[in-house]
Amino acid sequence: MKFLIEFYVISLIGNKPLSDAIVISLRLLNRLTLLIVLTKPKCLLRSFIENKRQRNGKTHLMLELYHSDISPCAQKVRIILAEKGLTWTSHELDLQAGDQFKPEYAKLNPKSVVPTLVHDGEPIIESTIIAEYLDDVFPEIALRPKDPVELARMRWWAKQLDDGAHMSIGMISFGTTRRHQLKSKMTLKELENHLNNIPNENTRHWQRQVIEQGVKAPLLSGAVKLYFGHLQQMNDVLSNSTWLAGETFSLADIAWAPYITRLDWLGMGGMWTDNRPAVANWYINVQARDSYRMAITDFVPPKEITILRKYGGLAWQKIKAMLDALE
Ligand SMILES: N[C@@H](CCC(=O)N[C@@H](CS)C(=O)NCC(=O)O)C(=O)O
Repeated sequence: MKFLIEFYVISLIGNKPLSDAIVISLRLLNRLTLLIVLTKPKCLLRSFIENKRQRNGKTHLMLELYHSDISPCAQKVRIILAEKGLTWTSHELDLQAGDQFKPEYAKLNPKSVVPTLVHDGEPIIESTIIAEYLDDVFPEIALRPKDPVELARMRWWAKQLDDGAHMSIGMISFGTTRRHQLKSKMTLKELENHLNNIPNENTRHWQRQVIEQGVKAPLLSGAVKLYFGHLQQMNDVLSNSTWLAGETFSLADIAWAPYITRLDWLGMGGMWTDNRPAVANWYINVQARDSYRMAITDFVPPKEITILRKYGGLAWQKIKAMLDALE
């Protein structure tokens, strides 16, 4: 009976070197087997997962996403999951209530930001990294171009978000809308505590400035200028190709879709509708995809968009004046 149980354990484990060791030890000395089992719990767990994965005939056990409905970098990951037809478990965080600062979440994501993907218990952070990770692990529906030049273009567009465009959309959103939302929900002291919880000093600094000064904040005009440049460049590229990296819809388009959406929801679509027709056309094509509907349209409560439109609309004339000065 004891042998039978141990053989079952071995078949469950299915990890070659370890199972070999167990088989050998089982043949030699029964007690030693138990010792190996007790001293290698992590290895055993991994083997068990691998074994279960094979037996289920599935490529993954569990995908979990820590995210928020309105966050552009979380929307990016949701679009990828939808494009690839993957099922996932949702853990939604309320960023205004400070869920991202809870110690248990900070253990997963030390920057206290969304998104975090957890795949079979392994946390993966940074949306650009998550994007490539998902394409590596689930390559059946590929979202990266095969051609090395197009791949480099795709990565260039993704990098622009990490190099400043992501922070800049934060400045525009916080400086027009989020400042009103936070101030209406918190006392000044609570707001100060909220800001002090942000682990990154730079993020704390820009959030404080745009929350305090709104559209007058010096950082905000820099953010508008950055978008002016990127939109111009997008228009040039999209005048010659259907998608940002070439003729294939890729992670570049997915990465930028939520950011253009955010400007649209802030009532700032005039940034491209007036004089950047290739961007306007690209945006229509992106919105027509099922993945966009699943990850964004169906996901974000209309009341969130109403708030963005309300406060963004109030700031639009000032933002437009900044843009006109750049034309
Ligand atoms: N570079 C990170 C940026 C993550 C980030 O800034 N996430 C925002 C939402 S898009 C966030 O969680 N902000 C916290 C807050 O709003 O307080 C990524 O791409 O994953």
